[in-house]
Amino acid sequence: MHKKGFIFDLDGVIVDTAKYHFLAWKNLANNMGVDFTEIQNEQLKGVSRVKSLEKILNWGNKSVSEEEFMELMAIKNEEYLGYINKMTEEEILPDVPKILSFLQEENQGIALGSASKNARTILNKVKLFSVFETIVDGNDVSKAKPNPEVFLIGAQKLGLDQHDCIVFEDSVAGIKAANNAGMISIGIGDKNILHEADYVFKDFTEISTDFIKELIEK
Ligand code: B16
Ligand code: MG
Repeated sequence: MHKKGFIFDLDGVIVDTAKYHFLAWKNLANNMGVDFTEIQNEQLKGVSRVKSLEKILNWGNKSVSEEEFMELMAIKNEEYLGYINKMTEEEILPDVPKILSFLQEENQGIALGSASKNARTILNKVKLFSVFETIVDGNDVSKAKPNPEVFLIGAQKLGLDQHDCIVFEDSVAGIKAANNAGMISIGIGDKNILHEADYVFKDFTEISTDFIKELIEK
């Protein structure tokens, strides 16, 4: 039997939490008199909380003390959690459950590899927590994507060789991380943006179970 590891990013792959990050970052920035657009929010996808705030302060030409920096992150996260706590299964992106169920039926390794420190809370909210054999999130890593650490830990926790793992990612940094880990990278989103991925699909509705089967048997 072939056993492969399928590692899923969270935001932009399983759920669209980017819209909640946007609302919370926008409020924080605007309260400091700094503008924050959806285009800037795009640049924060897959980026850690610390790096996101650094970028926003940079765009607004603001500098703050370390203490204020921590406080700003806490304020943003509190607002973000307010949105997260209202999430339900209905927010799972189309056909994600179809692919997860197929992988379960085929006894494949299923892992989460996300930069978010709120990943466990989100998976609980959308009732997917138990689907994942292992979860690697922002609390477990010290090096952000494009460093492959998050996915390498995922492979290790699944007990699989990194070359037997496949990553689903929506961010350029995440695709680079998967490639750096020696894994098959599958981009979810725009082909022009995610051109470094081995395969790109608009979303999971474009991914067939036959394609997944081919990956398992590769
Ligand atoms: P948190 P992913 C990432 O999730 C988001 O794309 C990114 O916008 C966010 O800043 C990061 O998680 C950290 O999130 O503040 O919840 O720790 O795409 O890696 O699943
Ligand atoms: Mg993502």
